[in-house]
Order: sequence, then structure tokens, then C-alpha cells
Amino acid sequence: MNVKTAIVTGATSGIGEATTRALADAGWQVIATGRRGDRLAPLVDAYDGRVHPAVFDVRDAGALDAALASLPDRFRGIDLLVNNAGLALGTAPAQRADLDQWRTMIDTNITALVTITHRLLPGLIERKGSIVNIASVAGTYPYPGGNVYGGTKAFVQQFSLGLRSDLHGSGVRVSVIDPGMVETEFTLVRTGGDQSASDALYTGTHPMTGQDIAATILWIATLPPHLNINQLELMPVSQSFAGFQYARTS
Ligand code: NDP
Ligand code: 8X3
Repeated sequence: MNVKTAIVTGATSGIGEATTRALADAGWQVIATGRRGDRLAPLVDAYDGRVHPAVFDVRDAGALDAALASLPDRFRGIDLLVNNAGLALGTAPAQRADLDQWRTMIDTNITALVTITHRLLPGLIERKGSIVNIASVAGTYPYPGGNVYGGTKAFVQQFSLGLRSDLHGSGVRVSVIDPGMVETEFTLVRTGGDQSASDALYTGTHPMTGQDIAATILWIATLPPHLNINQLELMPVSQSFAGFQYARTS
């Protein structure tokens, strides 16, 4: 059997960890990346050599190159890139936001994502592979405090559609997934480690899980090669839309 190889960025928790498990359970080889190498060890142990850990900060292009250069031979032909690593930092309105947090989101969610995509495109074209980018509903619907996070995810949506256009005729598939609320470490990171704020957000909402999104990624990646999911938005049933706001002067 021809074993397929994926690289999943941000595999140390949440959607990325679940995606690594879903792909490996389905027989794929997976390069699992993240900064917290201790979180990758259980994945490596669970899959008998089919998960390769690559510990680096996605914002460090040199570290990315070193990780790619040191891949074992059998992990070198990458068929699927899952651009998942990302984060939101803060919920303050723009006028009170921290510029360093804005820059970290841009460096991680945009610059790192385009860098790894650029590095892997030649091989993906050669192998007629697939790219699945994780954006967010925050890229489509603005909300107070979403400012730069939403902006980075709007970039991911439009970059994905642009890639699809450029790759026309190459056989490479490009999909962007826009999840709504998924219970992961996302809110813990966004709030600077406030577990009670994270618990309060998710309590009673029956949010989506990392496994829900992982199953969707696996479905997209295993569709017949003539099918391309361009863009897919998912929410838990408990989440929907609210209206505009009005500031009254009197
Ligand atoms: P988690 O916080 O659970 O996971 C985020 C992952 O990204 C971790 O594995 C983390 O690894 C990795 N990561 C973050 N920064 C870096 C970095 N500089 N270098 C390397 N890896 C990094 O959150 P989710 O699983 O929820 O998030 C995954 C993606 O899904 C993100 O892009 C997020 O924006 C998106 N998303 C999440 C939603 C949600 O409600 N949870 C909804 C919509 C989209 P480590 O810290 O070990 O480096
Ligand atoms: C995460 C979804 O609505 O918390 O991308 O911004 S949201």
C-alpha cells in the first residue's frame, strides 16, 4: 500500500493533536510539529514510527528549514500540509490592545503559514498533494476584540482561495476550514492562562471538539482526487450570529 505523508503544524494540542491522531489512525505517516516537544512524545509512542516529531517555533524560518532538512527519508515526500498552528492573544478593543500581541498573531498566523506553504509547494505540486488551512469564523464575522486575530484569519481565507487559483491545473487541492467555537487550549492561550475564563466560555455550550475538526480534515484529505472543498464553515449548534451594535449620542 502507498502510505501517504502529512505534516500537521501545531500538533501539541487541540485541533492539531486530534488531526495527527485521526490521520495516523487512518494509516498516514505524520510529521507532527510544535514547540512543546514533551507533548509530541505520546503521539510518537502511540503510532509505532508513523509519527515524526518536529520541534520548532513556526515563526523561525531557519528552524523550519532545519526541521525539513533533518526529516528521515521516508517522511520526505509530503502529500498533505495542514496549516493549523495559530493563536489569538487578548480580547481588548484595538485602542487598548497590546502591539506585541498583534505582531505575534501576524507572525504566527500569517507569516509562518505562508513561509511553510512556500517551502512545501514545489513538492506538493510534484506529488499532486493537498493543503488544508485552518482559518476561523473570526475571519468572516467581526466581533469586539477580534480585531487583528480576525484580520489574520481573513488573510488565511483569501490566501487559500488565491492559492487555489494559482494552482489551477496542477492537481494540488487547497481547502480552508473556518471553525467556530472548538474547546481546546485556544482560550487559555488567548486569556494568558486564565483557566476559569476558559471554562466559563465553554461551560454549557456543547462546543465542537478537536476531533470534530480532525474528522473533517481527514474527510477532505481522503475525498476522490477530482473533488476540492474550497471553503468550509463549521459551528456548534449552540453558536450563531448576533446583530449590529449602535452607539447612541442621546
Ligand atoms: P490550541 O491552543 O489547542 O493549539 C494551538 C497549536 O498551535 C499548538 O499546538 C501550539 O503549539 C501551536 N502553535 C502556536 N504558536 C506556535 C508557534 N509559534 N510555533 C509552533 N507552534 C505554535 O488551539 P486550537 O487547536 O484551537 O488552534 C488550532 C488552530 O485553530 C489555530 O490556528 C486557531 O486559530 C484555529 N481555530 C481555533 C478555534 C477554536 O475555537 N479553538 C476556532 C477557529 C479556528 P506549541 O504551543 O506547543 O508551540
Ligand atoms: C476562534 C473562534 O470566535 O473565538 O477562531 O474567534 S472565535
